Amino acid sequence: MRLSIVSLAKPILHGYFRSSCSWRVRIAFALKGIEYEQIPVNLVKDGGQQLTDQYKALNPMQQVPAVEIDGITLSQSLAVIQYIDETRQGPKLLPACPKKRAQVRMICDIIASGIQPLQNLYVIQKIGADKAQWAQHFIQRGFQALEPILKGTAGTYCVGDEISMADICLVPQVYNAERFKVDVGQFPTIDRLNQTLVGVEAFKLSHPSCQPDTPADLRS
Ligand code: GSH
Repeated sequence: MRLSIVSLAKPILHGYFRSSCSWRVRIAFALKGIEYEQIPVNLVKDGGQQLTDQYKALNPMQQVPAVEIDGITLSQSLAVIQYIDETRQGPKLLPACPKKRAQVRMICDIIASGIQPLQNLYVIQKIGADKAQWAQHFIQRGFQALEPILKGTAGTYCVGDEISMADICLVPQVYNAERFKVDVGQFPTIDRLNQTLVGVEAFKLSHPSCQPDTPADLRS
């Protein structure tokens, strides 16, 4: 059922090709079959376009993504994904069963609160750590927790046999792990799920290697 608050205007995603949180939103749009516009925010160029006053007005946290949709502006990828899920048709991104729903949220929280924030540019810049070592440490630590949890919840996908918000969080995090040279093979369930999911059309279409702002040398 389409809700009356849904606007006919295409949503606008302010994001960055390599941002894992922007990729989460792109996957959700693709799974739901929603057309959207992308406005690139380069996190590196000019010292970081997320830090401009213009962007700060859109997202006071100075992070991507920010999404303009149905007359409101949302940041926080999980809030965006849940809004899309609650207002758009297409496959449900959170299961109806309360136990499975809680498991999906648990996995998302581990990634979105327990792993991803620690590899953010502004964290690494502030503490002046070796970027790769720092990121590897926290991804490794997070995956050690995630592996036994996923072993218990997974079917074909992270929780049972339906794609959910947990899968949307997992794949971009594995992409980051690989960028930071974490040996994902140590985590057989994470590795198996990721290999299955990267073959799914919505994950392929939204991949960092083929976005409007992907630099030529990283395109495939
Ligand atoms: N909890 C936020 C979400 O889920 O959207 C996190 C957003 C976030 O950390 N975005 C990163 C960012 O914009 C890119 S994935 N970093 C900018 C910086 O570190 O300066």
